[in-house]
Amino acid sequence: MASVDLNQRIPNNVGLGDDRRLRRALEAWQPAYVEWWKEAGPVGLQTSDVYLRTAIDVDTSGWAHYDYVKMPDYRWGIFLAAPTADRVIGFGDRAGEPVWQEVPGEHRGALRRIITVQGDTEPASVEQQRHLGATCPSLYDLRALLQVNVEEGRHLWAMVYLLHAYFGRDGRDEADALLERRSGDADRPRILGAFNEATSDWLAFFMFTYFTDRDGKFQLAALQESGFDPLARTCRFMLKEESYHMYVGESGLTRIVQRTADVLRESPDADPRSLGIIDPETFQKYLNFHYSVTLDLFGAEVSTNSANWYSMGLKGRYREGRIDDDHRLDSSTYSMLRPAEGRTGFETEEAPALNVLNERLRDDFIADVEVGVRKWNRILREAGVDVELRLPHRAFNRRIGVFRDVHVTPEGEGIAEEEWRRREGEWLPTARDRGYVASLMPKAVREPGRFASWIAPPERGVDRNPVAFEYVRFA
Ligand code: BYC
Ligand code: FE
Ligand code: FE
Repeated sequence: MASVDLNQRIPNNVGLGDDRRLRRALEAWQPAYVEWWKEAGPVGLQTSDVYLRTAIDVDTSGWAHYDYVKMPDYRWGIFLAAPTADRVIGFGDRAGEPVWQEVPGEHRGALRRIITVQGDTEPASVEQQRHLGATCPSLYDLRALLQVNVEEGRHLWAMVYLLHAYFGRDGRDEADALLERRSGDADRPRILGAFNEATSDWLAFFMFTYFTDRDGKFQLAALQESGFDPLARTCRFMLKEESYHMYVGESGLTRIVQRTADVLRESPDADPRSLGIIDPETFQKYLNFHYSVTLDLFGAEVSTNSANWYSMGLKGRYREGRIDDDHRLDSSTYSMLRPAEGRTGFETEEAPALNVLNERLRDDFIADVEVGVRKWNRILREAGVDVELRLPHRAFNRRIGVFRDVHVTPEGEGIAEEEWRRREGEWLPTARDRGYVASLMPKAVREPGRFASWIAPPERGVDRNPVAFEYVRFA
């Protein structure tokens, strides 16, 4: 593997210095990217100095290097994890054959589609979060937001590299289009549903990084199994960054719950909304929303796309190598829930395993998110707060797949559409709920070490600095 070349305009470990055509193409895309960043990225912070981590190498010592940087000058690089010697395709019809270093002609369209969809989510999330700097609960949290944003920008670079390096003219066109779509735009929206929703406040941001970035974790983990080795290696490195994004979500929500629990312990009989905290009901409603919208991101339960991609060796299962089966799935089954015939209740179906890979990945995701909910309930219980947070039923509020036409309560009880319309606001954030959350965050908290009323401080700062460090210097 080429070593990391930091002297290039585009830091990289893919040997760009020796590939003039590719380097030229990426250097031509770079100004458009920076334009996009300035136009659609974090508002009002482009000239501030932010204490950011920059990847400068892919091994354990080198990839987390911290310093103050103005975001438009961030060194977005192209990094692939080290190759695995003699790697073979781990699943599908070609299992056991050597992995591909070039795109097989017959898989070109499918791979381009997967990479484009993955790439599209990265800038979308930056666009969704662009106004949050104006209401940050602390400098520590503002830094975390901007760190996530620049790394999502790097993830876009990762996909654009693949498009430019392996897909010729079509790839370059897709790379251009990635900078032209905009989250929530009526004419040119981002590709997947959740990436067109607004992330308008910090509770939504922490929910997004907890749930939606975790879709990223599972999708990248499935792509890390790919027989197309450059994609696998790119995703392997992206997953390191992804774990920080989920940490931001997990620790942010934990600090919110902690603050709520501490305040309610002192004032158990007060109206929680008079106490300057996020009340448990509002937390639950946001959770219901972000969880259900993220479940949709896994695609339909029964999917020929995912079956084909598996058989082709392009997209595997979560931790494919640890699963003890034939890795071909032409005769096994997997159980999935679906609405019962006649529309009341649910039934379990033993479906051909190959057809329900999206559902399987969704199940892996659900098991992962349950961990946080248990932790938050423990915090509430220890403070004597008598509420239990819950993940809603998987059929709740779905737009994609077999549950899209049914209406169910968070407990999974089927209800008529009319009742859903009447009661939706009991379960999902209303304009009033969002207004309340926004009222807690009237403006940015910018003094080092100070935190908004609705969130507990973290236990420690970043890169061995104190919590009260000046993580952002405004200019
Ligand atoms: N919204 O068989 P189906 C991340 C489309 S997050 C709108 O159901 P399939 C990140 C689908 O495209 C990870 N459309 O699904 C997180 C298809 O359209 P075509 C992102 C949707 O194809 C936070 C049709 O419906 N990465 O990295 O098996 C911050 C029927 O498809 C939706 C990936 O998703 C939806 N929710 O699977 C930053 C990995 N769901 O092709 C970043 C790459 C489905 O008929 N993508 N559709 O026109 C994939 O693997 C698949 O495209 C999906 C869908 C899993 C998304
Ligand atoms: Fe990402
Ligand atoms: Fe992420």
